[in-house]
Amino acid sequence: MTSIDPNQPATKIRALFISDLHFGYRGVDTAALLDCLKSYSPQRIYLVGDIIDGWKLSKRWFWTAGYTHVLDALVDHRRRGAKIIYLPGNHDERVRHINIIDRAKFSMQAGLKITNTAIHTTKLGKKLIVLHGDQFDNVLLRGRLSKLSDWFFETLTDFFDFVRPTPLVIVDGKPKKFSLAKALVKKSGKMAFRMLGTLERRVVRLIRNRQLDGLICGHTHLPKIKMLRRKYLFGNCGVWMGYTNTAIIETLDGTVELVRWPDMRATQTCIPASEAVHIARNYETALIIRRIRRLWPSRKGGVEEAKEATS
Ligand SMILES: [Mn+2]
Repeated sequence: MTSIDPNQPATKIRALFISDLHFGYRGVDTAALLDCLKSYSPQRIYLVGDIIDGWKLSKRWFWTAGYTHVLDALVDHRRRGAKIIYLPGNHDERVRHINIIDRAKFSMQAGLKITNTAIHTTKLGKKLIVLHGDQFDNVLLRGRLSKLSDWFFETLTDFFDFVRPTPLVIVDGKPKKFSLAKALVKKSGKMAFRMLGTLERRVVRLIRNRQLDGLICGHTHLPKIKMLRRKYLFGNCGVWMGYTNTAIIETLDGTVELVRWPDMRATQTCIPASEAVHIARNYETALIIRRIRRLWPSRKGGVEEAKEATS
């Protein structure tokens, strides 16, 4: 764990992995996130999914000036030469379904690469697969590994970059999208432990089958760096909700580590979409916000209704 002196110039690093920003959800610590983005000068930035909380945004528009500033900071990094790779998650899964031509056009204009999985090679030559992690949800829900479904998953993801739709669970007789992060908080300790055990076994299998050295994901909101079976690196970026603000970095000498930021949350005021676009410093940021608005058009304005509970 590294502590950061705010007066230091940006530290050069090979890669920065962040996930689960959940823009659209109240409670995102954009101040800490901005501080983190300004503290580093990465060659590559991996946005490891659930960057936009489309589930929330499609119900009600919620945006703060901080979100726009974070996007601006990312665009600044890109303009300085950083490569930005965006791996959508289940909360921003609509990005996965943007058709191929539109995706290519948008990627070029916004200056980011959109893909479901990526391979990051560290300075030491280790190959790490990077993906959001909801790809494992079906297995976790079933609780058991089936060889056939594993083969199916691997074939589909390898050849078609395919991602299964978010699994549904029945709550009060109605189908609801399954959220692993929520389930892990709600389930009893033993149950959560078992689910995480299943996840790790599944991760080992994926790494081994593809002859890689590790995997970096997000999704569970539980920050982690550990070695599985003493040889496979498993990293989880965590979440930016104040109480835990974490990211994974690869330093210039090839060390992969977890970094943590203090809680810097301030009062959050919802601003209308027009203002969100207007305050953007970079035209790419404005373009991205307009795209977000098109992907998740909410009927409710949100400004007057900003008191919504964060359930
Ligand atoms: Mn997720």
